Amino acid sequence: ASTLKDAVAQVIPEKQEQLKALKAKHNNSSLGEVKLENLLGGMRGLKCMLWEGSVLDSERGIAFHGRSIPDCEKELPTAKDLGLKGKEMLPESMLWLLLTGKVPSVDEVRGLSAELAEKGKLPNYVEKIIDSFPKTLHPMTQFSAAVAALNHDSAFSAAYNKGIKKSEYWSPTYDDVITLIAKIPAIAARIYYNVFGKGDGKQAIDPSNDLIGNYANMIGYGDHEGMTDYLRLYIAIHGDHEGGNVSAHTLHLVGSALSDPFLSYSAGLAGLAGPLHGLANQEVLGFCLGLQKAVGENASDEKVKEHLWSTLNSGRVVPGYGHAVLRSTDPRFLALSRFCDTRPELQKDSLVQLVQQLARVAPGVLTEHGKTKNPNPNVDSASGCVLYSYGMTEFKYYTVVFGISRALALTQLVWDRAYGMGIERPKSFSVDALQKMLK
Ligand code: AMX
Repeated sequence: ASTLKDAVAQVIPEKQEQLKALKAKHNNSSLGEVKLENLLGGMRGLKCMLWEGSVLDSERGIAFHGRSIPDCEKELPTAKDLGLKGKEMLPESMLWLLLTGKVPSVDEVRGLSAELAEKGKLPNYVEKIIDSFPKTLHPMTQFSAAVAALNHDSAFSAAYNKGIKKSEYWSPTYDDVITLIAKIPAIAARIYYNVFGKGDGKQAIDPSNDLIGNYANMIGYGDHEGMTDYLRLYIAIHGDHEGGNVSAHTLHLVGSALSDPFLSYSAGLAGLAGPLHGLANQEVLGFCLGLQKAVGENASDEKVKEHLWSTLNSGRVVPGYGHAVLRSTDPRFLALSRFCDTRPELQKDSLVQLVQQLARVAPGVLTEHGKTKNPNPNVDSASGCVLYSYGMTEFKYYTVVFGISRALALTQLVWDRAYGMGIERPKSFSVDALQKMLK
């Protein structure tokens, strides 16, 4: 079987040619106008980024190199295909797809898992840094700081300092991305152990296990097939969601200065730690637990509707519903929901039942309320609740799990280097300058 790096080296020239031809023909073609509302509204809707791994369609949701989530569930190698316990697609398979646009063979994924396991141990100085953090320091701060410190051994930085040619930048960037993805489970597990005392804080990595199988083991869920498989699915489908979201955009922006992947991803994690980005799943969980407290477990649809109306009438939003871009049910929610349907222990769980009841009841209430452009569930309406039901009750840690997944967006840095993308430097204006320009 070929290695992932060989496969990437093979596709890069074709894609470079494609981009070259597009540039030659269309460098001056317009992609649309820029309105003041775009500038003031967080650049929403502006077509101004290149992102190779995924494109979001407002009706169909995310597609990875043209493949929808249901396509990926059918085509990408799973835990079962590799002879492991569990059935879900592996994040390694998604990593291969994002980097090459191709579905890997089972052997190729097995080889990639083994390579990640081999590179998974943390250097001693990083262990010491993590162990020195106070338990009260937010897990995301610890995560971001530990990842930044890994740049001590960046292959890209070393090659750059030696004067590597621009056309070769992608290669040490790729090496750093793989090293980083390999070490993330050990970092996340050590933080879990230090802050919450769960798992064993050791880095026992089994070379015949997959990335998330090893992670589950390190956080104390090694024998929990449901949780291990849920984490695989969650991490595979949360990884890449176009380039404009805060964490992905940040890592791409920082990377555009030729900062190495460790520094770029560390900055992306700082963005993910914000309440408007990576924390929504916690809010849904808080809302669901509050709802259960208010109306009791196994409440009727009528009681749940009343609670939703009282939430809306007091001017609050229903968390887990609506989306900035999507106009239908998030296919990531559907994938997690399908997972819940296949696990008897989750079907019996009152919190998971409530998530599914809300998915039946809330769209009608939100439609009648008439404000949101999308009354359907988004990915966050299920993701945190399943972690909770499986016993991971430490809310503050949930964004770390999201962060492990977002490392898949680092694949764009390899494409950025292969395409020779320039440093980002959009034009800005003061209010006075805008006024002059628009008078
Ligand atoms: N409950 C109640 N009202 C809602 C709503 C919801 N779930 N979703 C949107 N609305 C309201 C908005 O507040 C807005 O009201 P306003 O005109 O009084 O300001 C109106 O409907 C129109 O909003 P929109 O164009 O449909 O959505 P948006 O692009 O402005 O915001 C989002 C998108 C996700 C922030 C919003 O739907 C929301 O607040 N949802 C609840 C929180 C949530 O689930 N966040 C996680 C999102 C998923 C993710 O990206 N991780």
